Amino acid sequence: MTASPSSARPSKEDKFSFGLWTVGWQARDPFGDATRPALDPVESVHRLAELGAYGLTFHDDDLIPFGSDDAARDKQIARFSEALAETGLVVPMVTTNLFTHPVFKDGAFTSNDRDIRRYALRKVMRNLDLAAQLGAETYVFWGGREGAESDAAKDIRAALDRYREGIDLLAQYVVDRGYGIRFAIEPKPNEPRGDILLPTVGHALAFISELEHSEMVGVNPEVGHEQMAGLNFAAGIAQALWQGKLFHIDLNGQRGIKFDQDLVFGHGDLLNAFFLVDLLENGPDGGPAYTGPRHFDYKPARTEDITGVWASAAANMRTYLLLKERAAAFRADPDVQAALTASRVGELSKPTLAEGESYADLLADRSAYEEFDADAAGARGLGAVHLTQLAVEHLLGAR
Ligand SMILES: [Mn+2]
Repeated sequence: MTASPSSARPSKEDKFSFGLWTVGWQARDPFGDATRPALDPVESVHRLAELGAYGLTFHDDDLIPFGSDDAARDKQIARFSEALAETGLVVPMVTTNLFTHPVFKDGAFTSNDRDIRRYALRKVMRNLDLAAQLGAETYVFWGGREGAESDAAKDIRAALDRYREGIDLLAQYVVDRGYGIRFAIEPKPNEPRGDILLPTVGHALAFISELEHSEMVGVNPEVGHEQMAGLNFAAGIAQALWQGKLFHIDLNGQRGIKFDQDLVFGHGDLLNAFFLVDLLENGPDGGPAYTGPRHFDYKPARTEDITGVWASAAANMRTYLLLKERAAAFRADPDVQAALTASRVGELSKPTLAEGESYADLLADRSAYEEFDADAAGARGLGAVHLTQLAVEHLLGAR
């Protein structure tokens, strides 16, 4: 059986969303100038709606240029809202730019300078009002400047105190205002800072457990950010799901431990992307493990013109849908089911002790130790390579 070319086309039901800063990136990098003209957010709304997206997200400064006066701000919000109403696009997530302006060069919530910390909190509160006005359900915190290049110039424990103080204050603000918004922290190991606080999903989850309103704070993991640290993204997402903390997700591509590439989803570690989509769509029980937006946080390559920008946006969604199709075929294949059984994958869901069994019962069970044949058990093969090859063959359309 060979898969035929897929006719999969994105629709609003797929819940694909894009950051304004993704398609709108003018491709300025540390070594070169912009290669593309600025894009009007209103045009992005229309083009992404035509391509089949359901949502748009933004940093405050993506929509309203930093330093705009109130009249210009109101006018831009009105134009944007009108485009949303015309297209039916929603704004599921909003975030704050706390990294571009020089004022944030040593951080926002964790700047050594207290005045800057107070300014950062005000900038977020102002944008939280807009997020609530636009119906956003998630507010992301990516602390790109919350870090250091110098171990001497940053007291990490004090910085974490201030980070917690900032998130606690903002959570209280959301509660008091009655906004239906949850927070999602986005980890990243480095870039732009030499080292960033909360560098991985695990660090962020541990930090969240220390927060006053920890129940309303989860994570927004990004494919490339974990892979920059050599970590397995699908495994990190599984832990976030296990802890009930996958509030949002940033999909893109990354090829190994290097600078943040922000490639199209699937254009990096395709096999891990396959297992990620399988996890999100088919969960442990055959149903979706995550029902939130499938948000693309990528950058159209600097080599592309505006035609290439829209082609890359479409590529993200098409790749996701293709992987979803392949994952469904993988799950439906009787050979895969047999291989899963042979590898005892399902057996891991069975508790190690029987219901009501105590450690005293375990101690009394001679078959568990005294009569257990460790050599025989150690000789059994797992069959993991065969199982993985079946996945690869489905991914390649060979089954
Ligand atoms: Mn991101």
